[in-house]
Order: sequence, then C-alpha cells, then structure tokens
Amino acid sequence: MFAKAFFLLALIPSILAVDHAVTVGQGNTLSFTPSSITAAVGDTVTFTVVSRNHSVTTTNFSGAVCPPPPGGVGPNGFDSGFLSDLDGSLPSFTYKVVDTAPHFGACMQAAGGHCRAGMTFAINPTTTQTYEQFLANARSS
Ligand SMILES: *[C@@H]1O[C@H](CO)[C@@H](O)[C@H](O)[C@H]1NC(C)=O
Ligand SMILES: *[C@@H]1O[C@H](CO)[C@@H](O)[C@H](O)[C@H]1NC(C)=O
Ligand SMILES: [Cu+2]
Repeated sequence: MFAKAFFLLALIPSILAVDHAVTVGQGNTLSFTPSSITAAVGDTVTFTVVSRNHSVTTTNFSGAVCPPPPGGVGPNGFDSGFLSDLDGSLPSFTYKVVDTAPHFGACMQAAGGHCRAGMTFAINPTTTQTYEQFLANARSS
C-alpha cells in the first residue's frame, strides 16, 4: 500500500516532464523557433537544425553577447557545437533543464554574424532579463 503510493509519487516528475521542440533555421532563416520558452527542471529542449550549419550555445545576457564562447557561458550552460544540415541530415541536440535560472543562447556561426543578426534564444527569461532585451543586446554587441 505505502510502497505503491511512493512508487506513484516517484513517477509524477517523469510524467510531467516535457520535451520542448525548437527548430533551428526554419525556412532557411537565422532563427530559433520558438525563440523563447518557459521550461521546468527535468524538462528537455530538443534543437533540430533544418537548414545550413548552426549552433546553440549559451552566452551572456549583456556585454559580450556575440559570438557565444565555445562551451557556452554557465553555470549550467551548454554548447551543441556546430550542427550542419548541409547534407539534409536534420541533426539535433538535447539539453536537460537542471535549474530555474534564465539561460540565453545564440548561434556561434560566422564569428558571431548569425548572433548579431538576431539568431538568439532564451530559456526562462525574467521580467528584468527579457528575451527582447537580450535580442537587442545581441544585435548591438
Ligand atoms: C560548420 O561550420 C563550422 C564553423 O564555421 C565549420 O568549421 C564546419 O566545417 C562546418 N561544417 C560543415 C559540414 O560545413
Ligand atoms: C561574458 O562571457 C565571457 C566568457 O565568454 C566572460 O569572460 C565575460 O566576463 C562575460 N560578461 C560580460 C559582461 O561580457
Ligand atoms: Cu547560425
């Protein structure tokens, strides 16, 4: 009886965990679609590259935004490395969300050229660190 209840409670986080699908380079554009998501600890975010050759790499909210550094800015940052769809292979990268902090990402390609063109992405932006402000910071970095 108790064992069964504990077993069911243990299952709840995995049942509620969500995978957020993000398309990278939709319609051959320099973009992440959607460009901002809200995710819970335990959720995953799967980035699928559907054109050209891009990365998703965490970076600073402000200051030196573009290009994101190899390895990404942490804590709990990430870097997909370059993922090329030039061969039509639709490569993907999955990040598991381990905290509730905001994470700002961008593409490293072209020495920051894609990032400055607005190829930016946010997980859990806040009212003080909004996606719109991050995008503006990237465009002027
Ligand atoms: C993807 O881009 C990176 C960085 O510009 C480059 O080093 C790599 O060779 C590219 N990959 C392909 C398959 O073109
Ligand atoms: C941005 O990230 C780099 C690491 O790439 C770090 O050295 C730098 O201090 C960070 N902060 C700002 C405001 O640029
Ligand atoms: Cu790119």
